[in-house]
Amino acid sequence: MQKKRLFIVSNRLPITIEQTENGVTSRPSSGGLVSAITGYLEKGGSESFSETFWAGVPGCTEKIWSVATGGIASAPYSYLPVFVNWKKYELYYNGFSNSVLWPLFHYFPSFVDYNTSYFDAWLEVNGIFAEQLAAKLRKDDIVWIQDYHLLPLAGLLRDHLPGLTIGFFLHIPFPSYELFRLIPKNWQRTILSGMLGADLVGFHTIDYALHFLASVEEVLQVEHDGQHMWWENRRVKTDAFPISIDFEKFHHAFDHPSVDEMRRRYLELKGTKKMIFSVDRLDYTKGVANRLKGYEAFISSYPEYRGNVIFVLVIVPSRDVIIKYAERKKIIDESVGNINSSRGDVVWQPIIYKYGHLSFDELVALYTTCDLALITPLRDGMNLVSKEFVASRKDGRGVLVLSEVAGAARELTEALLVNPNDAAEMAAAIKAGLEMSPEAQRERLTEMQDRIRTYNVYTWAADFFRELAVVKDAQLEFEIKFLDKVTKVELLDSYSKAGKRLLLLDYDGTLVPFARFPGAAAPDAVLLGILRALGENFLNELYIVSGRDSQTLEKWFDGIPVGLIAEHGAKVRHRDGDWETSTIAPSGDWRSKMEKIMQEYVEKCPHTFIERKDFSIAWHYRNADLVDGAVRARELYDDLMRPAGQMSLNVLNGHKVIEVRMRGINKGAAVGHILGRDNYEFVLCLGDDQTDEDMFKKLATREDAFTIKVGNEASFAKYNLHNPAMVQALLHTMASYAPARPLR
Ligand code: GDG
Repeated sequence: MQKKRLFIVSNRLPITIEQTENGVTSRPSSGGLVSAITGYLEKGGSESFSETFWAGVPGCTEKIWSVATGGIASAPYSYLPVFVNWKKYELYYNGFSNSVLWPLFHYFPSFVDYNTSYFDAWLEVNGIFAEQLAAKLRKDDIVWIQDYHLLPLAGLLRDHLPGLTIGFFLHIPFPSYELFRLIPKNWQRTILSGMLGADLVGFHTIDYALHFLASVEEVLQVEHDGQHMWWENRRVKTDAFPISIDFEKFHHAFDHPSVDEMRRRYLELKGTKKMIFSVDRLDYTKGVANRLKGYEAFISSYPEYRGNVIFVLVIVPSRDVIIKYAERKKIIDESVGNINSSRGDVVWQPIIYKYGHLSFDELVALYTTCDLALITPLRDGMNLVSKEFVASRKDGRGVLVLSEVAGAARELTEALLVNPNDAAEMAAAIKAGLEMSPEAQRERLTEMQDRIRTYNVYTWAADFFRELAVVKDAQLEFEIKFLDKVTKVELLDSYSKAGKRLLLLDYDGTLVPFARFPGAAAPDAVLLGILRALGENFLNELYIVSGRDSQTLEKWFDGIPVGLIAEHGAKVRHRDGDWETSTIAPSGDWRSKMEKIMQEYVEKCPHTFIERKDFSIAWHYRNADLVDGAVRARELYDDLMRPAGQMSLNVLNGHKVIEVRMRGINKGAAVGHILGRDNYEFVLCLGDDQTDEDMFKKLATREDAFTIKVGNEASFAKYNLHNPAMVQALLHTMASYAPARPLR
């Protein structure tokens, strides 16, 4: 298979360029995302692509960039700088990205700054990314977009190059719909439709994926099956890909001579005291103030630890131009000062506080010196610090106390999980952790290490790409299924050449779109004209195969030369005959029992109603709220299954309808009966919902049959057509074909 080009796109390029007195210097940037992707590419991932590029803002001017590029160290990708006006970038980055999306998606709605100019600049910068990238991209390239800064980019790129393969990954949580709905509706729509421009939308956990799907359903009124949805004729998939770390790098770092030397020094300084450690970027989501409350509660609740424990707290500067971040720094400074002055004394300082960067060796030395890592974010997409701590404990010692609302808590289940707002619980967990036996520490760490070792940073990216390829292949398969021009010509050709032809047409959703109420879907003159012309053609045998009752069909198609199949096959009337009724008779009081259950749901779920027919009874929820209707439909389906089973009834989950009918009656059986009446040389069968699948299955073995599903879902039918308008157009063309010779 031909290799494709890969384009990684993130807000910043993974390189830091600085102008110093000695000229322009450059060094690769570090951080979770950069090491994840670089690690994957360096460990053989690049082999899967013909070329790899990384696009993003370089953080310097075009002039400095051109000077710097000469001396840039080699990386497993070529850099594609996206240049953005500095003022615009500020509004896009510190404005919309970090003062709207970041607080909202981390459940801090009161921190959101609803500033329209932020949104406008954000969209504009995404547009600049799209244009600069589109100039380089070819339609068969793969693009992988990273994170919340670039939420609309997939949609914008798709406008430029509809066939692109695009993956999107969100590194922060996707919030519940109740939070998401707080921002203006046009922002909601821009974000969601932008993300759906991707073929695969990845999150750290299934919860985030489900939140996203719920918002898509509410805001865009698009249905999903728990993972997939249809958007602009593409099947988009969501899934969870928990990001990880380079396990071996952290694990082996334990033995680096410089790490070892530092650790010895720290151990000496710590003496017999227990040591707690944490490191975070300065951010209100990291829960540092709450952590300090938990630590204070620990010292006051367990006085035996006074003088016998120290907490090494490292905060790494970040985004401090944003007011909320500067405020946070002040809160932490004050809180540390208060605890040290009120709880400590001249010989004991409860907290050692550093505001600044650590080198990699320092970081690992601290991970491996401490007795307990205290990681308590109020929300965190994943949290790599917790995984790094676990990986670096090659000695099998140390305890992890982790917030249960960090994405990592889903995988690191052997940690002591705490609610970050519960100071008493945190205090108790710290005590339990510091007193945990060495055997228990080793056991828990080993379990977690095995998991991170197996699902590491390499598997994270490799999994994403594998899934993206599968999604794209599936899309192509579906694309082929749409009745294209070539197949349409083929269909018309066999139709025109055939002697006897059988046309089996479902009604609602196939010949006409759904109406709010069943009675409102009567055929208009145009449709009747098409059906009459087809029916009058002496080579054609035409049947309307419907779930509707016989009276309605008789009334609507009065005088049209078609056969009618009512109630999914319970009643049949051939073109020139009378109604024949199924011999399968309903038993006893089935109707009243089923109706009673359905009636409860009519009351529970507004805008739903019951349709009563001779052989079946149906609960329609097409007018109900999308989410409410789907939930109630699942519930009703379950409620009906048991009593229906006892009465030889089938429960059908149709298109916005739950229907109970006699077992043994279905459109497939009815079609089987009709096929036996003549030798048809051409069969066309059209239907849109689950009940039509029985017909498609029945015809699956006939190679000459053209089975067509109306709508975008997978089906036993050979082809798909988008909607009833396209069906009518096809039938109209067929109707215009004059018969070659009269039948004798
Ligand atoms: C976002 C999401 C998600 C930190 N200080 C120093 C240092 N670090 C390194 C850590 C770790 C990384 O930075 C921090 O990663 P986190 O995952 O903990 O947090 P965010 O920066 O908020 O990252 C997060 C992540 O994206 C990936 O998807 O997990 O939820 O918020 O690797 O080691 N490294 C060194 N010195 C420091 O002082 N050397």
